[in-house]
Amino acid sequence: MSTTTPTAIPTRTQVAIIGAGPAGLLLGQLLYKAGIDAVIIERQSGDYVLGRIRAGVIEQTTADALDAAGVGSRMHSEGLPHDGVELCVDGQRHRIDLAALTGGKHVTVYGQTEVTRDLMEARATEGLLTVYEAQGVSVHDFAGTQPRVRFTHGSVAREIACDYIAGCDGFHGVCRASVPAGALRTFEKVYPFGWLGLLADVPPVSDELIYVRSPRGFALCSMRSKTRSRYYLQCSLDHKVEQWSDAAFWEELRLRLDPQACDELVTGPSIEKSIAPLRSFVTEPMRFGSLFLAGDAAHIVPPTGAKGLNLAAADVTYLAAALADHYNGHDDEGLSRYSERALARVWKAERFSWWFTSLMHRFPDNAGFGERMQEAELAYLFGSQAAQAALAENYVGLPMVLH
Ligand code: RFL
Ligand code: PHB
Repeated sequence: MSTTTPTAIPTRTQVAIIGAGPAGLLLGQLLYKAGIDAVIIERQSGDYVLGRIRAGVIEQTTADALDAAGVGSRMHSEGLPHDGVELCVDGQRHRIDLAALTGGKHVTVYGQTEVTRDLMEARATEGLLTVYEAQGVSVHDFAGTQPRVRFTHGSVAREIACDYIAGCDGFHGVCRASVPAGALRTFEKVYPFGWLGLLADVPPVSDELIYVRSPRGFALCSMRSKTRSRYYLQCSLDHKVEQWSDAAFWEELRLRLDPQACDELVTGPSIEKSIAPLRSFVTEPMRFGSLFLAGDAAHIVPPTGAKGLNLAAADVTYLAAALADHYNGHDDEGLSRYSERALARVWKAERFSWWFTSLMHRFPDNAGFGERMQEAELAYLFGSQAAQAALAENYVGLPMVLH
C-alpha cells in the first residue's frame, strides 16, 4: 500500500519525516493540510506497519487531531465510545464513570491499526509520498539549518535535503540515537514484567474495558469491535510467546477474572499473540537543532494508561502547528517552545501511566509494604469521588495547551 516508485523520490522537501507509524503519518497529514511539503521515509513495508497490533484507546484530543487531519470519519462510524472503565480487584468490579466524573468526556475504542490504515489511505488518495522499505536511513547536519536524510531504496542511494527533520521513528529509531552524546538527557524505569497480548475474533467479555488486579497478576480485557477482543496478561520477562498456547492463555485469564466475567468469557483461536516489555522513558529536550523528536522516539509509557499513541498524536499536533506558524511567516515561538510544551504533557502522562501500572500489577519483590500500599491506595480510590475524578480526568486525556 502507498509504495512509490524510486523515480518519484525528490531531492528536496520542507520537512523530512522519519517513520510511518501514527506519529509520522499524522504529522504528514497535518502538514499537508497546512500546505507544507513533506516526505515520509519508513524502513518497513506498509503491510508490516499495518500488521503490528498495538493501541486501542483514543482520547478526545487525538480524535480531534484525526478530524483536523481529515481522517476521522471511519473512527466516528466504527469506533466505540466508552463512557466508563472497570477496575476488578480481587474478584470485585468497580466502575469508574468517566463521563460523569469529567463533565461528559469519553474515550473511543478504535485500534491503532485502523488509525494507521486511515492515514495511509488518505496519503495515498492525495498522492503524497511515503517511501517504504528504505534501507540504512541516516540523518545528517541537523545541528545547523540544512539537514539531509540519506537512505537506499530499491538499491539506489538517495539523499533528501530539507529544512527540518521530524524523528517519528519509534523507540528503536535512528534519530534520537544520532544526536551527539551528552546533548540529550534520558530518564528511564524498566518494570520487572511484560504483557502477553492475544487478539481473537470473539465478542468482548463486557461492554467496557476491565483492568484486573489479581493475586496471579494483572490482566486487561479490551476490544477492537463488538466481535473482536484483545486480552492481556502480566507475564514474566523471561516468558516466550511460543510457550503460551491459546488454551494456556485462556486458562490463565480465567484464573485472574471475577466469576461473572468467567461465565461470560467467549474463547476462540488467536489471530495474534505477542509479548511487550513495560518501560517508562523520557528524552529531554525533544529538539536538537533542526531535528524534532515526536512520539515513541522521544518517550515511552507502560501501556496501562493507554497513553502512548495519544502522546504521539499530541506531540505532532504541537509540531504541525509550530511548523505552520513558521512557514506562514507568523513566528518561530512554537518551534522554540515545542519541546517544553510537549514535555509538560508527556511528564503528566508518564506520571499517570506509572501510577496506574504500579497500582494494578503484581511486583515480584512487593510482598510486604508495597502490597499494603497498593491495597490502601485502591481502598482510597474506591471510597473517594475525588480520587476517581483524578483517574477519570487522566484516562480521558488532559487538555492540550496550544498557546
Ligand atoms: P511507532 O508506532 O513505533 O512508529 C515508528 C515507525 O518508525 C519506523 N522506523 C524507522 N523508519 C525509518 N528509518 C529507521 N531507522 C526507523 N526505525 C524505525 C518503524 O518501522 C515504525 O513504523 O511510533 P509512533 O509513531 O511514535 O507511535 C507510538 C505508538 O505506536 C505507541 O505509543 C502505542 O502503540 C503505545 N500503546 C498504546 N498507546 C495508546 O495510546 N493506547 C493504547 O491503548 C496502547 N496500547 C501500546 C498499547 C503499545 C503496545 N506495545 C506493543 C508496545 C499496547 C501495546 C501492547
Ligand atoms: C488495547 O486495547 O490494546 C489496550 C487498551 C487499553 C490499554 C492498553 C491497551 O490500557
